Amino acid sequence: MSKKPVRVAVTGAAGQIGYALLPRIASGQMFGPDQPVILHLIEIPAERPMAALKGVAMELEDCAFPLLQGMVLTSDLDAGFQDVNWALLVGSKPRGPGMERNDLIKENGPIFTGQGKAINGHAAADCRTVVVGNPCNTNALIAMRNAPDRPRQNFSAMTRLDENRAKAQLAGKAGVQHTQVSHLAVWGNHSATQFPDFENARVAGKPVPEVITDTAWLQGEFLKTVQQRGAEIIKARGLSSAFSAANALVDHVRDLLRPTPAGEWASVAVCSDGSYDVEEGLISSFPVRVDASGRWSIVQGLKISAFARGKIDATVNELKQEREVIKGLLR
Ligand code: NAX
Repeated sequence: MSKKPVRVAVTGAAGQIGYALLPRIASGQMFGPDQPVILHLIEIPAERPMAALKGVAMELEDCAFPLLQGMVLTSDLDAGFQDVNWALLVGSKPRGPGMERNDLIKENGPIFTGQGKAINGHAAADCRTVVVGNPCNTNALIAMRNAPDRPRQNFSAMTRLDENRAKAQLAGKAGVQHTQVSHLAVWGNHSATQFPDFENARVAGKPVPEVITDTAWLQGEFLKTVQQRGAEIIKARGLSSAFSAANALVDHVRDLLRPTPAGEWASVAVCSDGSYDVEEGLISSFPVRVDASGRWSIVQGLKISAFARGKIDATVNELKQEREVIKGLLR
């Protein structure tokens, strides 16, 4: 095996998403079948999570993955992010009973100041950071702003699960395979205000509104189903989405690693450059393309109807409110 191993940090590695994600990374599904990896598994410095992490590492060993060339198990952020090429920030505290969204934001925000600083000081020069832990857009903003020496290009948050959920719903309604649904852009925040843009999406190459003519369904039930899908899964399973989230993160990283095929795009929450009147500097989901040099850019020139404009403004306003709550954590 000749390639240099990629070092991948995963925070919250003993959690549910970590458990579903790590074998996918170690087996080559994220970085490719000939790309060795070294996993940096980061957990909180407490007995229970560190013991669980040890168990996860034992299982990884027992898989005898040919590509897994080493593991670092730690609760020390500087050691955890040392020389990593990818920082996948999954760990954060779940929302407790009766907890308001703002309380969750305040509770989890400080996690991402420490991680941002450690990435800034210790990660490899090319390190790319992806935030999954909620509220992921605002946590990515905190991490990015606490890593001022790192290019803003190298930070993103995950809305790919929302894209995949939206595609599945549209495919079901249109009676086609989900592979027939393309060009689905999720705009804004990974929250119940997100806007999965059915107007620019296509089914078998045709605009969705030409194939699914039930506008009331598109503007009502479809949006609500996608926006509330996470909550529905918690209701049904008693636990939040885990392997679908891990799967979406595999998709997210793979799409950032390859040039986007001509005419396509993927949903990625990135630092806004002011496109589509989304305030510059917010981490907001957009339709994104990656060029041959590996840089992403926001797809330009999409039609935004008055309906879509209202939805995008609402979700971007929520991002601004979240930023207000954690403004003391931004550098
Ligand atoms: P779990 O509670 O199963 O696991 C979280 C793990 O993170 C725990 O092992 C905990 O010890 C660890 N942790 C907490 N704080 C940490 C810190 N400061 N450093 C390192 N580790 C830390 O949650 P899980 O189901 O794995 O979900 C993880 C996060 O993903 C949650 O914030 C969740 O809300 C978020 N999600 C984001 C999604 C998205 O699409 N962006 C979808 C799925 C998921 O809801």
